[in-house]
Amino acid sequence: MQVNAYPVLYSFRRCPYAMRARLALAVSHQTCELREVVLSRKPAELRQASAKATVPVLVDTDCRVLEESLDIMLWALQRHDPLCWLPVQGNQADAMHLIKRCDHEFKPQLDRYKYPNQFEIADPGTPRFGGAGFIFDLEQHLTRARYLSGAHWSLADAAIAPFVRQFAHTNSAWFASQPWPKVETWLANFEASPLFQSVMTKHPPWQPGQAQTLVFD
Ligand SMILES: N[C@@H](CCC(=O)N[C@@H](CS)C(=O)NCC(=O)O)C(=O)O
Repeated sequence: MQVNAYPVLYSFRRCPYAMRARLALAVSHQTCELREVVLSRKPAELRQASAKATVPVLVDTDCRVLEESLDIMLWALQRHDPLCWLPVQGNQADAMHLIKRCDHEFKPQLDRYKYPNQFEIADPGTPRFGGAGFIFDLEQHLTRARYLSGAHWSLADAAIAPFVRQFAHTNSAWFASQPWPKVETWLANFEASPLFQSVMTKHPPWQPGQAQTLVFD
């Protein structure tokens, strides 16, 4: 059943999960209809597509729904991977393991560091210390090779950098004072890249019935 002319991406500009999905969709040139969501006013269409209604959510032209950011990245890159972001056999396990650690170990620490009051944390230094272990592991990876999976920017870099960015911006002076120069350069290059800039374009919140906003073509 063909319903949408283009895949529909429900996204939120500042969400790191949505950023990683947009990076992969952009690099693979998957033209999508972008629907910018306000998390406090999620559209009924998003809830109908996905009961958990987190962003990003991608509804393909055949109505198949992808509601995990990593699945959206893989979907896009398996269709078209012009810059060879998909990890090759020897790097695959390490890349997926690093992404899993980002999502399940680092992200909870990041949330606690960013919003200590919400988690009733007296000293934000505690989650910061928890998150720093992951950054030091990234530093080790970047000491062995220029990027997380080798000589070029790829899936693991794009999946992880948006989260490291949030961690860094929580207290930029502290982050800059730490002994992880390779992570700092890697992050600065990412933030300055035309690809990152392109996926951070501001769009007004989507309204049902509005003209389509086509992106990533
Ligand atoms: N595992 C999901 C997590 C996505 C997620 O948690 N996104 C946040 C925004 S950054 C969200 O939508 N939260 C729901 C809410 O705030 O209501 C993924 O990888 O896509």
